[in-house]
Amino acid sequence: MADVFANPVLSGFHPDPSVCRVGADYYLACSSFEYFPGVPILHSRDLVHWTQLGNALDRPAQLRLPPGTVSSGGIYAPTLRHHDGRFWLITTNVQGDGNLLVTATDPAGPWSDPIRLPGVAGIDPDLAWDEDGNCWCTYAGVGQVRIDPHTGESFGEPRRIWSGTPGAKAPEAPHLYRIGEYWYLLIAEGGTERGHGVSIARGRTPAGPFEPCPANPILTHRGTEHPIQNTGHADLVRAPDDSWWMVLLGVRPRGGTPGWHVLGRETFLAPVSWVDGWPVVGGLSTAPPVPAWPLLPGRADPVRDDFDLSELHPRWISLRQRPADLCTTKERTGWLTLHGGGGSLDDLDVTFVGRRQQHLSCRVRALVDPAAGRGGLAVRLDEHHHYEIEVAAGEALLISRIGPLRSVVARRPVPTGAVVLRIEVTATESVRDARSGPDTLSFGVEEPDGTMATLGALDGRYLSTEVAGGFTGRVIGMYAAAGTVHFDWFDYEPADAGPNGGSDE
Ligand code: 6LW
Repeated sequence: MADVFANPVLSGFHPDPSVCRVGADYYLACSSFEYFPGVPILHSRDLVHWTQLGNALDRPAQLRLPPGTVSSGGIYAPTLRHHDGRFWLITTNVQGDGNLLVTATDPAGPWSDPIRLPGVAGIDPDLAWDEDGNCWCTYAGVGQVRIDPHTGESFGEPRRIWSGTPGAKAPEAPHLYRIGEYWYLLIAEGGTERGHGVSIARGRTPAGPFEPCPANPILTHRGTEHPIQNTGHADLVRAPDDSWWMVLLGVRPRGGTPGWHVLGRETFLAPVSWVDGWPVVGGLSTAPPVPAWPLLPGRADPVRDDFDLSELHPRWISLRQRPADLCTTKERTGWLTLHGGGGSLDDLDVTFVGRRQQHLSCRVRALVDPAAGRGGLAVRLDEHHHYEIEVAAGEALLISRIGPLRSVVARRPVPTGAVVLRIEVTATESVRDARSGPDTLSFGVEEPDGTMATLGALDGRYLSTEVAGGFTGRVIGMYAAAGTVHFDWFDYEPADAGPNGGSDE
């Protein structure tokens, strides 16, 4: 385990984390909603520094997100476990397929085709095996049914096994563990917003009955000044040294009231101790000397994608699907070529390739050749909330879409041929008044001397979850709205080194 660390341990839109350990290696999965490929799989040796291995659902046969899949639809919370020599991942495609289970011997993949689970009725499915080899699937509500994880068959009638704390809403995100003489049932309740919290109960059998912990909620930041809010949806893991840890989701609101979070729900880490057979969760406050708050000075190295490889890095995600004929590095060597379908980022299936914004302040640059097409760089929350700088036929446009309002904020002639587009995201450092937004996004075209000819600077609050709603977070990337657009390279440069020295998936 790392001696000191800062939160989040996995920044950017990585909600609903589920973690398991095999020997000295930790593996984590999180939800991915309308994005394809789905369910990122990450690896760590210390629960603090994570590297993405791949995505569990990276084939259309595994992940069918029909064109009508709304933003924040699709893939909800997963559970990742290791049992009987293989990895098991269960999740919910709320777009019709329902609950599905995939397995792999190598967490980097390939993962199997999905097994459907028609007998599992809710979201947030969990897997736990008892000493007789029975597999218990527990889900939001909190309901439970025994299943055959090889076939998806369920046995007997589903049962409600706990309703959480009386009066608390949305008992969800259940995880069941056999620890010592008890079966522990961990849940989230209060809703995934500011009222979010983690509660636990224990029983003598996997089916209960369960007695609630007298100290519930064992974790919540509701009603506090803590800079990390919405804490909930947790998973427990025991380290090789027998210490216990909890991964959970949280948000980092900034600006004035009500506080605006733009990176989505991120993954945080907290220590856990045991007192009288109940877990006690340590503080999420950052440990010196690496404060996650305020932002660290200096800059981490830019992460450059040159698109020189035949396959894209698993960090790149698209909307619902990624047809090879619309998105390829094989058409122009060393370039990513996108073919647009004559639309815009207002469309559910625009050709888009993006990566999670993982830092509160960052800079993105890309060399773009619009050829005979129309496209550029975008910061997207959903199809109704996005800002983009678009080039076509010798002109650059700054476009803003906020709810029903779409506008061309600015336009500027640019040389024909390839140009470097730039987005600079600057977090609000101090709240001057209650109406301050969380950050400012500047868009421009780079001049030959490297300076930026700015088209405009936009308020980031309109690309926050508090405005747009939903379960995701900002994704910054490249798109083709019409025709063919080529991208030679894409730089993502954190302006803060990130909570743990630039940890980047
Ligand atoms: C997830 C549920 C939740 O399935 O939001 O945070 C849903 N809580 O547990 C989508 O993330």
